[in-house]
Amino acid sequence: MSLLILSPTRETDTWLQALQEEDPKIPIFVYPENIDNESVEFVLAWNHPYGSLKNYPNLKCISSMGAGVDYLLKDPELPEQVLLTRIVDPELSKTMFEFILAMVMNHLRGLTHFKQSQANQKWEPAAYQRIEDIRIGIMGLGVIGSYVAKRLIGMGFRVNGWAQSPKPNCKATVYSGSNELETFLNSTEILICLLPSTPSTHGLLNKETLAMLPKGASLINVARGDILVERDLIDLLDNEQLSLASLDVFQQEPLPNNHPFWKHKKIDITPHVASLTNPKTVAPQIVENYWRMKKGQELMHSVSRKKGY
Ligand code: OXD
Repeated sequence: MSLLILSPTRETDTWLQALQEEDPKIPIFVYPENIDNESVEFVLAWNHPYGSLKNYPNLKCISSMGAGVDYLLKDPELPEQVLLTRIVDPELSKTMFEFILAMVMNHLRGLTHFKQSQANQKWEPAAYQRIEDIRIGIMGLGVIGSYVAKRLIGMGFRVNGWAQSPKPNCKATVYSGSNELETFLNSTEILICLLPSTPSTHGLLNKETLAMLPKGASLINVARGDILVERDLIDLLDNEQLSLASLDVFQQEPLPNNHPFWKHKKIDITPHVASLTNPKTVAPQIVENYWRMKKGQELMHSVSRKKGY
C-alpha cells in the first residue's frame, strides 16, 4: 500500500525527498509514474487533473499540499468517501505575514509610484503614511488570518477583521456575517483578503463591496483569484475610488499574456508566491496522517466538504 504525490504543476523532487527522509518505510510514488493503482491509499495532491482521483479504488485520504483545498472540491469526480486534509503550518502563517508586511509597507510608502517615476526618469516626491495613520482590514480570520492580525497589531497597526462567524479569540476588532460587512469595509483603508474560496466567497469582492471602502483605499489579495471580480477592480482603480492593488492570485493562473492587469499602473502582480508550503516543515504532519489513516485514527487538519475548508 502506498502514498502517491499527484501534482503536475509543482516541483515534486523536494517533496519526495522530505517525505522519504521523514519516514523511509512508506512506499512513495510520483504521478505519472507507472504504478499499481490499487496500491494507492493516500494521495498528496495539488492541482490534480480533474477526474484522476477516481482511478485509485483503495484511496482513503487526500491531503492538499497547501492550506487551500478549493481545487479539490471543484473536481466534479472527487471520490465521495475519501477523507480530505490540508496543511496547517506555523511556517506558512509566518511567511504569509512577511509577504503581507512587505505589501502593506509598499502601500504606505508609495514604492509602486517611485518605481514608475524611476522608469520615466522623473524626480517625483510624494506624501507617505505612517503605521499609526491607517486602519487595516483583514477578511478571513482562520489560522493564517488571525496570526497576521496578531503580528500586525504587535507592530502598531490598527487592525479590524471580518469573518463569516464571530472569532472571540482573535486580537483584532472583529466584524462578522453579511450584516457587518459594510461597517467593516467603511473603516478599512488597506483591505487584505485571506478568505478561503467557497461558493459564498466567490465574487465577494466586487464593485458594490469594494466601493464601501473609503475613497483611495487599497487592496491586497493573497487568497484566491475567484473571490475578486477582476473587471470591477479595474473600474474602481480607473475612477480613483481605489488607489492600488497588490495581487498574488488570479482567476486564471498563470495570468494570460493579454490580461489587462499586466500593464495597469495601479496593480502590482506577483505569481502566487505569497506563502509557499515548505516540504521539510510539513513532512512530519503528512507522515503522521498517513499512519493515522492506516490505523483508522482521526486525522489532523481535516477538511469539511460542506464548509469548503
Ligand atoms: C495554498 C496556496 O493554498 O499556496 O497553500 O495557495
